[in-house]
Amino acid sequence: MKKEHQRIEKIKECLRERQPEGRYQHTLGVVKAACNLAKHNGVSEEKAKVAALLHDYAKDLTEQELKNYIKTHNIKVDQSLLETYQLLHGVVGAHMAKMEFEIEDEDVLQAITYHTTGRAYMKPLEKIIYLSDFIEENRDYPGVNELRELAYKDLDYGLLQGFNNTIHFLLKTDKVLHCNTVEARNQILRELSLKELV
Ligand code: DGI
Ligand code: FE
Ligand code: FE
Repeated sequence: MKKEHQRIEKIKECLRERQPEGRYQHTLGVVKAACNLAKHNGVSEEKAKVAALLHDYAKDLTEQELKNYIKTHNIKVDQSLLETYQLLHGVVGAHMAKMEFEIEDEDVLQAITYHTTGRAYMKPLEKIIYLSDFIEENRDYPGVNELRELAYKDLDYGLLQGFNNTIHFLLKTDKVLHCNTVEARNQILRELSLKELV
């Protein structure tokens, strides 16, 4: 327990050095939302806290820095991730979490890796981090309160709305849509319709 506390303090110190104030406040907001959602869904709050703290650990690296990191550490990424560098900070952040803070828990590493695109068959912790990123207390956009409510009612309904929001935004702004998000949305829709919930 003491060791875990020390690790959290070390992560926070590094975050304060690495992240501008606004991003650090966002990170703390994600921690709060993720711990609440974890408690609400019977998921480990400890894991939620570590994953939330580190989810944007690599977000402030430049495109070149992200690409250099991937090359140097021989990280396997598909071409479509390289095309859209905004999608690289999850996979790089997870690798840094492992190297710098000895995070070995696969649930935590996957939650960091997939927090931007989502993916089909997400585990509960992945869903929680994905949603917390959208609903943390500093977020303010049309529909955020509805999404907060939905996320607490049912993670999968929240997730579907989160995917829909992202897809809407990307369509409106003519951006390439990563296939993980489409696959994730299709899978959730199938699951919800099997349960006859939609
Ligand atoms: O890191 P945050 O800003 O807290 O949030 P995030 O990790 O969800 O990243 C959001 C950014 O990623 C935002 O600029 C939209 C972009 N994004 C998410 N999914 C896709 C995407 N961009 C493209 N082009 N394609 C996607 O599928
Ligand atoms: Fe992010
Ligand atoms: Fe974030």
